[in-house]
Amino acid sequence: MRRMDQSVIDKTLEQIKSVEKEGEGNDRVKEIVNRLLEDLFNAMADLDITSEEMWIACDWLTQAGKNNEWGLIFAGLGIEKFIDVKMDWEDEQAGIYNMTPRTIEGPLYVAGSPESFGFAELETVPEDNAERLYMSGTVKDTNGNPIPNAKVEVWHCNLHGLYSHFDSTQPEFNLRRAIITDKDGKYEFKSFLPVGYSCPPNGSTENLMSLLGRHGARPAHIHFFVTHPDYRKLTTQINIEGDPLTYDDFAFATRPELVPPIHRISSEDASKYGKDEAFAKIEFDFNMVKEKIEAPEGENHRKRASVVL
Ligand code: MBD
Ligand code: FE
Repeated sequence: MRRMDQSVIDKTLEQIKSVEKEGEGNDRVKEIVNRLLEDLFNAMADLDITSEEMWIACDWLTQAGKNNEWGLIFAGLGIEKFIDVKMDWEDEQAGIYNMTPRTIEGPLYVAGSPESFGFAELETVPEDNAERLYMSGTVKDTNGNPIPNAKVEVWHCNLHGLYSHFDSTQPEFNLRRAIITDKDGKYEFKSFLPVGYSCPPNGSTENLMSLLGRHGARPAHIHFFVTHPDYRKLTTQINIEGDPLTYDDFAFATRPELVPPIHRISSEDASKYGKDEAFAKIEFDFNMVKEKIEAPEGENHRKRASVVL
């Protein structure tokens, strides 16, 4: 069938727009919605989208919202990645360099985690069957000077790939802590090497991924927010080296600079590091930059889960 005449599409768009009252509502919302409708109607014409397909989309969108999976879908479709790419581009235009690369926050942060100075144990319930991890480093400015009193918020999943708060079997804030850097800008934490994450089975995200011929899994990773009143908030993650999905992340969050080497310290050598068991050691520094008017802000005000203990 011949594609709809462009004039028919445009006339319909005009009609829909024409009922908006000048000086009422929100101009930015009008601009965005009208542009998205224009792109959508053109795609419906180009791809000959049927009423059957339109209602499948409406039902899927409804179910995805009921399941609270939209944060996950933004990650899986690369929308959250794209906003990072856009902000990276804006940073480059603003002449910002030497920062730790940002990467997506994902949908599983919880505000309010227990705070400590210099060091934290992330496990509320000790995990016996995992490989012990000590991770440490320095928070620095772009000239390499240490930043004391920076807050390093860290969160990761357990050995089932599940995050506390979203998994009711774990105590609140298990594997979530906030560490304030010491006078030398240093932080350290004790935890274990997490495993990868998979989308909820039979959910809307998994359903979409399988229709796209994709998987819905992430490599093992650890999330960070690094904040300090004088600097721009850094949102990033590290990947656990050696995971088969490191460069096949369904959320597109892996960046080569964010895959630090893991050093394996034997139980015989542990005492040299002041530890009493074999452990995996990761050293990773965070480089922060100042806020700049020409560059994207570090903070956004998305709705986040929050708990007060
Ligand atoms: C995660 O753990 C995650 O970090 C992201 C981005 C998406 C789903 C699960
Ligand atoms: Fe995650």
